[in-house]
Amino acid sequence: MTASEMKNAILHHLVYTLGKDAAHAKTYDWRMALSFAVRDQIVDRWFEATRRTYAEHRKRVYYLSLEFLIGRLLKDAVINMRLEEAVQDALDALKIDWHELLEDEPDAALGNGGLGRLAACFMESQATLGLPAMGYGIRYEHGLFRQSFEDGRQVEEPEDWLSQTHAWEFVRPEVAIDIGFGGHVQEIGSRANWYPSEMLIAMAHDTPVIGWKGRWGNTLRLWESRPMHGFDLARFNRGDYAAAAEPEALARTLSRVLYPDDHTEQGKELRLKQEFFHTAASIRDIIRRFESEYDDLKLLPKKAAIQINDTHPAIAGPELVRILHDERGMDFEEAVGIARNTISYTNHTLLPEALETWGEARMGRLLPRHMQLIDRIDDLHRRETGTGHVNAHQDGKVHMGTLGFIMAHKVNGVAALHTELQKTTVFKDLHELHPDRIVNQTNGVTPRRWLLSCNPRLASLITEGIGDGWVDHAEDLEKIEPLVADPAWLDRYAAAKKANKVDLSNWIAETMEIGVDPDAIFDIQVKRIHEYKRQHLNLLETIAHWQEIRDNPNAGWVPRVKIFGGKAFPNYIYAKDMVRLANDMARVMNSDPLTSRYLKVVFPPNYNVSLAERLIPAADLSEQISTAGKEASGTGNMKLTLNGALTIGTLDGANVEIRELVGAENFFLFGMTAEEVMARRAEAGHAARAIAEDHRLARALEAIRSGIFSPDEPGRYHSITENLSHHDYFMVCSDFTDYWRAQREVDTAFTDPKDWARKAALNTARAGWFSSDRTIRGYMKDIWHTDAAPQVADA
Ligand code: DL6
Repeated sequence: MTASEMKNAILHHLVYTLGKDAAHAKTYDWRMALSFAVRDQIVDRWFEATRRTYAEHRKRVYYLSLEFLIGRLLKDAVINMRLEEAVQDALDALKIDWHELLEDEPDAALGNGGLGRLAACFMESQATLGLPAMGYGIRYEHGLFRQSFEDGRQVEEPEDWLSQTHAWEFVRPEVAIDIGFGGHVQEIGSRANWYPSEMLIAMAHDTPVIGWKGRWGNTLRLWESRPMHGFDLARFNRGDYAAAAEPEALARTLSRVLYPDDHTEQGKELRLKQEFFHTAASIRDIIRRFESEYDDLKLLPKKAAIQINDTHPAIAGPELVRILHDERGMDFEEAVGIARNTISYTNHTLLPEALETWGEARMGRLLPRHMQLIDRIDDLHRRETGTGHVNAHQDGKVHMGTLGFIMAHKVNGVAALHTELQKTTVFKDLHELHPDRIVNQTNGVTPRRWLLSCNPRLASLITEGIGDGWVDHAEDLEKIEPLVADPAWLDRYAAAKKANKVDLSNWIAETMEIGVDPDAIFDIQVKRIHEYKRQHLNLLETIAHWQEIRDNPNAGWVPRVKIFGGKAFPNYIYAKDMVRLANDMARVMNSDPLTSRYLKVVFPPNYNVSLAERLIPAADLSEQISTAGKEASGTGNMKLTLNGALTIGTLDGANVEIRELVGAENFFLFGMTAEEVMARRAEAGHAARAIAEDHRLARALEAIRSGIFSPDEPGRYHSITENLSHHDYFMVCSDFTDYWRAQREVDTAFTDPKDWARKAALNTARAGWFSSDRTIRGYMKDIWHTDAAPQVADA
């Protein structure tokens, strides 16, 4: 598409889609007009991909996920469609600022963190590889809350990405699926009819997902909940307006908010209903599509692969069995076999509290037929395995991890270590019964968004050196290794990083009024705030470092900027205290005349995909410091490595594989292994001993206790200091000394800028394996048994 065609397309949409005269159009109007112009370019390719899938009867992959953290879509679409030049020139001709339009797009935060972002990367990779696939999620009206700080405290406000029209979606009122809850079951022999007492509708909204060079397009289908019956006119006419609107309001609640607070009974109920709503709508849509092509349901596993992303859609197994057995009349055992061969399950956590369970009473009330089927599935599994001790329905609860496992032909972990730990911990018994079921698929990230798009300086330097083949064959990044030996090239690599750091410094100065030195180490920890991720370990080391600088301000310290980003769940008080402590520390340290030249703490609020795209290219140091055995994989660690940040990290999740690939000499390792953690945890008084043995740690804890960071409320962090001093389940104290040592190694390494740049460039060169294209190929081969072949011509 030429620039002039693009310009005309933008103007056409401005006038005829948005009804705006160019003379009065605002940023929003231009952004929407541009988005529609770009979307037009995508649609034909998207249709073509669908047509070919039907024509060739290709197997489809269905990715069921309660979260898709897609972020902004405009730049992604422009880059993948190779339209940058046309867009840039068209906007120049119209005197419109491209960056202003990009910043105007709301960040679609339909996920909490890594799990949701992984789903978004997978969608993009599937499209790039030409794999017919469909993502199914919920179209939350309010995604993850917007975070701001008041006196350092996290404040949550609703996120409202849908307050403006979402430019990328197509509404499908004709795809409206009835979803029921509650009611009663009438058994007829082995089968049953379910008569729900409450009904609503799942309505589809489709967003095309276009792969690199527009070679293939798939669909992200998000469900919106709608009332079955409109509002009550009779009540309205009687003047009872609130009651007239009530059914509609209740029905819409289901797709209103991502992860409603499930601490209350109503919250739990809503969450389970969301899970069923999403899963049932998706499964029925899959069956409907399958039956439009084939008339033998036995073919289902050959033609469809259903991946359930964590346990949230684990009710997929019983729901599919219900349709096959109750509605289509298939024999029960055969129905279970077909469902199992179609479904596979990804486990994303070993944290016991994150493995979902539902009380049998609640499940029985909301999903009475599913509860019966779960018992029959357990019974069949007992007969198949000849053992009775692992049941999905046990101790008055339905264990969704167990259900997911029993109803899947493959269960995968998301990094090598995590997969091995699954076999010896959460799924030990099930693994013994089904030794071939667990497989590993180490996570990955799309290099289109996480290098090409977010770090144009580095991407151009790489492309200049080795061509652009790396964009869809990220392993080709290793071809820059010979360039790393060239000092002139390395200078350019370092210059790209420096320029990114200058950009970030300017942004921090403008938005947070904090001056940071772009020559300092940009030390970044961005992720959800959680005890196992150990932001408090980083904070304690920061305090100890600050204290040492104060003791001896002229000792020639290596300047550092500690950058934090992340949200704490609203009801997770301890995590919220960590956020506040970081902000309190920032206030004190950034204004300390003795130390602020050497140490700054920056915590930009509202960490999201867009902020990650800003921070990651500017990082020197990537903090991956979780307690070993607790982080399933991590994907931020991969993004940072790809962008040339060196990792300081434990042997946890995918850090293990990152270190193997980039080389131990280019990675700052510290801390106990998962096995050592378990052994140390069993030792009484481990925290007190660690504190007694490290005066820096003792002094840092004492500083927090003294109220130096919270003079108006000295006891503010009592729960943190007490927990760390006595209980310390996540081994912050026991790992502190080694973390301190590794941080000082970082300081020393940074004083040799050429060697640092070499190490950073080697991280980029060796990170290609962490492309989500590689991960998707792994799923295709080991789990989905399908192939991919983009057949639409390059854009
Ligand atoms: O697999 C994606 C992502 C991993 O990279 C993270 O290590 C893991 O914590 C996350 N898991 C979840 C599930 N719940 N919890 N906790 O978000 O998945």
